[in-house]
Amino acid sequence: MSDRYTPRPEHKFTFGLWTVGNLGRDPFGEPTRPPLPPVEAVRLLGEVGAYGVNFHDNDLIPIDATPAERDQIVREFRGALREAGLVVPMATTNLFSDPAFKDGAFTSNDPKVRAYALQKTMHAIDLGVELGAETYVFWGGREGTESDTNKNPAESLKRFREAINFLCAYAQDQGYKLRFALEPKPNEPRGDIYLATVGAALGFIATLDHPEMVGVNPEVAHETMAGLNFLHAIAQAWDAGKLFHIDLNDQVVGRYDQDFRFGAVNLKSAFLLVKFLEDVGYQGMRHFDAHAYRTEDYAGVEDFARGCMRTYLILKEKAAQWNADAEIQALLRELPQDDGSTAAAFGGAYSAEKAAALKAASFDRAALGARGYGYERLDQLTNELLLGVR
Ligand code: DIG
Ligand code: MN
Ligand code: MN
Repeated sequence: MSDRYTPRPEHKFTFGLWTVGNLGRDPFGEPTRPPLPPVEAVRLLGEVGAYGVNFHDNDLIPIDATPAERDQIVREFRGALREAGLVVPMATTNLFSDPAFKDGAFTSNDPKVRAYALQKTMHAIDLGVELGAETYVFWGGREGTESDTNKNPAESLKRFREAINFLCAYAQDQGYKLRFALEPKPNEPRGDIYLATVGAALGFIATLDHPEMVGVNPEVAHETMAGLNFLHAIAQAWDAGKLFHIDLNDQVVGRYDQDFRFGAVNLKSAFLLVKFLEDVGYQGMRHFDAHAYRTEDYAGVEDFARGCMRTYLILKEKAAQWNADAEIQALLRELPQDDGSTAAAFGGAYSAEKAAALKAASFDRAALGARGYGYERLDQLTNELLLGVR
């Protein structure tokens, strides 16, 4: 069934191998789905209309594969990509599954683990670039603590910075056209994870040797887990020119990382996010870092993948409708507008004259406090548009 919500390559919808390949394992239950080999995942994503596929090194290459096995897997994977017409926009490293990383990777107290994490990441960067990736994500799933008695957090950040600086220099030394994207998360699997939010990551990037190479890969579920407004986080990343990638999914506040299908929980937040991305002209990937319910078989996994993309396209259409809605736009025009009087006097660059004029200005505080802003009507019209009655 093809309609105007059928995904096309220009929509840049991508999924990780680990998303459609999620086996349904959770802390209290075994897998409910059989393994999905990477070439099968690529075929599935091609069938549902995705643009690209991403991977952790070990989603594709087993951690103990020989070089010959690695090359064979890469050859087969390339063939599947060609047949399905998919590309690899992003790659990342699994620095969280192997027990070696149980105390962290770049921030482990064991210097040999930190060195091994760098080695593993360099090989994973080589693999990602070999398959076409231009964005490299760092999700520090194990970079944290259960108790801060065993590690000085400032020392941990220093170790993290040394690792990222080293890897930026490595990528430059190799001549790779690559941008790094840090992915924040507040907790899980560690009790607390360093660089817990987009804001923390943006502050950290400013301390790096090559900050121009490094941005963020915010995930809906991760800021939401922390009870934060994801749209505000995205807006700050965008304002800083650091929205290099995005992980779309959905999440109930205050729960474990649910990685639900995009729009599965809070359609209004998803609508405002899509509207922002489309209004500002975000040109990056729309990556769904999510997975199907544990209850599903692979037909259900296809429903999940299609649902992520269809919801994005439906909300994109709703955003265009909101931008064209005469009553909504009239309400926006009734909001306090700058008639130029204040801008001329106080806007733009500071001057002593402007400061003096502003200090001397008189404001009718009562009138400022008395006016209504019309937000209830605006929000109700938005709801009615989303509910399909306008
Ligand atoms: C989890 O949210 C993380 C890992 O799946 C991966 O490292 C990253 C890439 O999107 N997201
Ligand atoms: Mn997640
Ligand atoms: Mn993610």
